[in-house]
Amino acid sequence: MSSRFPSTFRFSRLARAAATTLAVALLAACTPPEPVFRSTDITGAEYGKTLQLTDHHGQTRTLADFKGKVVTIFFGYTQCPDVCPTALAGMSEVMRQLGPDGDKVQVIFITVDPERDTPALLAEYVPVFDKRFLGMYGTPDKIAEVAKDFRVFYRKSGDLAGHYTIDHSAGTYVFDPQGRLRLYVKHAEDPAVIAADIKALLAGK
Ligand SMILES: [Cu+2]
Repeated sequence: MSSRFPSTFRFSRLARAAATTLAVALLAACTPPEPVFRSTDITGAEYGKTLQLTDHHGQTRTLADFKGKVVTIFFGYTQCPDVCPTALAGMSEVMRQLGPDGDKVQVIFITVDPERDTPALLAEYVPVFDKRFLGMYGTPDKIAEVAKDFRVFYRKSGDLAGHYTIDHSAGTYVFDPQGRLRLYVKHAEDPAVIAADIKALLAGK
């Protein structure tokens, strides 16, 4: 057969060689691009869907209230000696780096110490880092429910007549302006990294 169709045979070999060259070129073009986010992309996560708490002004809040803004959520407590102040100071630096874009970001601090963190205490503590930040509280049951939904762990340690600390998860969750949970930021992340990721979300990434 092939001897009767030598030109076709030659053509098909040429075509195959061309196809191979094309495939190699396409492979080169398909080298994974730089990831858009430096934080952990958790888009599509099946948790962190519900939040109904009271902010430090006494207003009931849900995630839907912040549509159109990037929302960051951190769980902690005002008497925390190090982790929480570090996280909040980091977020205030993020806001400084964002400049005017900071107005499109809502930083939320949810107390895991509802027995000691009164609304008044949260109202005093949280805005120190940035007056736009919101502290949130609820009953111990409500906080436990929200923390569970966000897969956040917390536990009292050294419970002596109120003199206790609380071990707690220290990552930050980030929602995009459409209210979808998108990123998990590890504790003590570089504020420049967080600011860049927030900018990407604000740009519709
Ligand atoms: Cu803490």
